[in-house]
Amino acid sequence: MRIFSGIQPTGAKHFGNYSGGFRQYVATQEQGEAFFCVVDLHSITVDYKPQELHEATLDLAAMLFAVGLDPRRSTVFVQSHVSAHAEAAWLLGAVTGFGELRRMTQFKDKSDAQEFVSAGLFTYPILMAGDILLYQTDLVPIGDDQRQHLELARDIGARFNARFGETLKLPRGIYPEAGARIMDLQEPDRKMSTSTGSEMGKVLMVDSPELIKKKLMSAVTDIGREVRRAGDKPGISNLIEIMSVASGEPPDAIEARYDGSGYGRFKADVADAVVEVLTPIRARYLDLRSDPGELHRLLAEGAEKARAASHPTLTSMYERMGFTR
Ligand code: AQP
Repeated sequence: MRIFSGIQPTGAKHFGNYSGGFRQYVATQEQGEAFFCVVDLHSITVDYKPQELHEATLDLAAMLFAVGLDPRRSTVFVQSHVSAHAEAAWLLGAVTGFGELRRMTQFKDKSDAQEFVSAGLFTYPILMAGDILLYQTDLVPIGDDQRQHLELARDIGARFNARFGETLKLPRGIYPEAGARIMDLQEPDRKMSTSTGSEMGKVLMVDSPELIKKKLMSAVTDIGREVRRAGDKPGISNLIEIMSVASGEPPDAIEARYDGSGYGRFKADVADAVVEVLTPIRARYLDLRSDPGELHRLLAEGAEKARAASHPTLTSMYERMGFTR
């Protein structure tokens, strides 16, 4: 069983990334041969600073090991170190429809926020499809916001197979039962996001315990005092999901436990649970980040394994498409 997921080195990672990304990666690495990729080529599709990309790539690599990815079990690597990704994206462009890309809601949302809309922002889902399909992936652990891109990756793979012969495995997404879409703490009707929302709206993986508590205690809640999920209670519903992710307790059990207790105690407990999860990760992260030489070594090892694993698929793609080799 092959597992693949990618994560962008843009800005500081937040609790939404932990919920939809990091913790699922750690859980799935037990299930088979896992590849986790720092997708730096994706990061240049919006305005960015080269020096920050460099540092953010190492930050994210350190975070992937800090959350518990084991380099002996999982292949952790940087996308630009494996040129097959850029090549696959170009080849798959031949079987991706302009209309399909135009329907991507993330493109609509992100392009609205950009002064300069790059062609790369538009074609980004083809690169993502290549990332996944190159590894003959069975499972893709992701958050709900990537659902549409994964469906497109499957469509692109199916079209390639229909046009050039059976070459690419069509992967399945896996989404967490609770916490597939963590919402912004200050604006709970939009997702917690790197590029949007205020600082107080997101708990960062590297926040101090004091700051985590401050952010969660000042999270926007709703009228009333019942701790239960409901359409008209987006703030409390989000905190229940966060509590579930941090404690492992199902949302129903959390509602039952806080029945009649009011928001104050609940928020303080959510903060404690999040601090408990993130504190050891932060300590390991700081430790790993202080040794860039070791990070570079681990990433070089990962890139070599990823090159070997992706090479057969890329070669078949070229051959089936009629290129001379
Ligand atoms: N709010 C979220 N809830 C659950 N999962 C989430 N993910 C992202 N936000 C949430 C999941 O995290 C993984 C990595 O996402 P990414 O590579 O897109 O990283 P990012 O750019 O830092 O994530 P953002 O916050 O989504 O950035 P914006 O909004 O700026 O594009 C993915 O599996 C994703 O589903």
